[in-house]
Amino acid sequence: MGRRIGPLLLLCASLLAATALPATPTAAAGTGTGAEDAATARSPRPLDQVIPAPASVREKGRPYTITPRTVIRVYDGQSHDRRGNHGGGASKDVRQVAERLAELLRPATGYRLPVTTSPGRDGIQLRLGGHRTLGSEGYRLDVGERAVKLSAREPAGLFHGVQTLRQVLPAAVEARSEQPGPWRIAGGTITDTPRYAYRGAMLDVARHFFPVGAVKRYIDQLALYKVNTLHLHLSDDQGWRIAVDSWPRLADYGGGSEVGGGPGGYYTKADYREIVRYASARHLTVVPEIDMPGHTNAALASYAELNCDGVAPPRYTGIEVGFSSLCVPLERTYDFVDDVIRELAALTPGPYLHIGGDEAHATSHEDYVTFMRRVQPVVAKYGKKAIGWHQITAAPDRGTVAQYWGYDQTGAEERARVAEAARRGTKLVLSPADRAYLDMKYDKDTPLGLSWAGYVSTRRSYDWDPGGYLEGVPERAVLGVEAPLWSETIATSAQLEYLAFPRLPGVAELGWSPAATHDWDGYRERLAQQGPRWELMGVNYYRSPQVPWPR
Ligand code: TNX
Repeated sequence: MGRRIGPLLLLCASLLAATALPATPTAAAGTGTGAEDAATARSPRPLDQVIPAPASVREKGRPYTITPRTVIRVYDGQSHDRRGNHGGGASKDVRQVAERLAELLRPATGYRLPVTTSPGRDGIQLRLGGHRTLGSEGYRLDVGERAVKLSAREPAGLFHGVQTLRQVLPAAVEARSEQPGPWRIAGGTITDTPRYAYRGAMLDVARHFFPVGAVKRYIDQLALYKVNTLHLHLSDDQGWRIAVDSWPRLADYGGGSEVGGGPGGYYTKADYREIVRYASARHLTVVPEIDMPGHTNAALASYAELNCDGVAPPRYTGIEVGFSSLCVPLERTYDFVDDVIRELAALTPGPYLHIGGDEAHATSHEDYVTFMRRVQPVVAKYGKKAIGWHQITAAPDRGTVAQYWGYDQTGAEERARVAEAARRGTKLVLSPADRAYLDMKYDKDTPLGLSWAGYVSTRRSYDWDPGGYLEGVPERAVLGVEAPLWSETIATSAQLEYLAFPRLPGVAELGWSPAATHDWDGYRERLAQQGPRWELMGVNYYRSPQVPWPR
């Protein structure tokens, strides 16, 4: 998985990372003590070299240095809670964020960094509280010579603040073995809140199955960029990936195939709960998708009774789309849908359940509308909000969210229908295929990926504005953005990472940062500095020629 990093490269990367400037040939070549002095003499990384760009950064005062004596102090926000509930929940979450920070910092620094609830004026301090305008995910980071103070209204804000803290430290902090330091953070204040509430990434585990470990690995990478939603595409023509007790052949048989004829796989309910738990500990919500009424060959192959003609088709391992459909006039179809949605909703603490709805080319328009009108209330019955690919704007219920995946060749009529729904109250998640699709090739030479929406370079995936993207859509209709990664051509974490990095951070920034910070030239410099981090994390990123990587 990823690349192997030798100790020599580790040292180089840590030296390079000690500065925001591109490395000088001398520093880069230095592997001995001579170069260390140069690194020590350098000023800390500027506070604004963060992805996503923070809403406000003010550099001021002297830097803070993490030392062997640094402690991490946790305040549970008791004094800030007007209703008088202080207690377990929040403090436990704050403590969890603090522990995660400590776990991150310990290996590279080699320091103990104890987490303590005893008050004091020094150290790294995490506290719940702070100004109302921080909202549920914002945070404030104050760095002074004596202490680093991180505050937020909710644990999610503290968690995002920790991701910022990570990035204002030298890249070497990502190493899992002891590095030379110094561990300095520039003095000043960052106040930061997200532009959009929904900042997602989708992983297609249906075309190729990704085991729990691979999903966790991606979750960790997403969390670093403040992505708060993981959408899992759990079913498609090529495979069904989640155990459903009332229809066991879906996973047992329908899970046993994937593109290219590999063994496939599926998540048991325990596996799935573990993914949800792991994501939630990193402040990501999982949105499960069962794609319907098209993209259902794996289900139709598992149960003959779901087919209009009562005959199960064979399993499918190709990459064509649009040939399968649930049988809309058949009553049994709705038993199936009800059971699947009920069991999936029970596994889902988050508010959303995705019902697909794309490319239903084997379903008539009339059937499509009939089906969606009948299925959306089932999602509501089990306490969830429906999301559908934007074709669902043919028949959206109140409260249904539409995920736009059109591209520059999407017809005017289709766009107009989406815009009309948005004006009537349908919220949109934007995933334009020629911008946000991580499975599009970067250029003609990209060995992985598809190109039906054209090539999507690193710049192209960053250089658009979700606010003004779709004509006739009011800004308030945009719930956020999502970067989908379809897996027809990828089967491993290394391949996934090659397509996701460096484009994913760009989409994450569009979701988080104020439009006013948008600037390709500044962004590519910040992006370049993520390279050494990814090398230390073993992320197999694509070295896009559009980005001035340190070396
Ligand atoms: C279109 S986008 C699809 C998927 C494919 C993807 C490949 C969408 C909602 N459907 O079925 O995997 O293109 O890029």
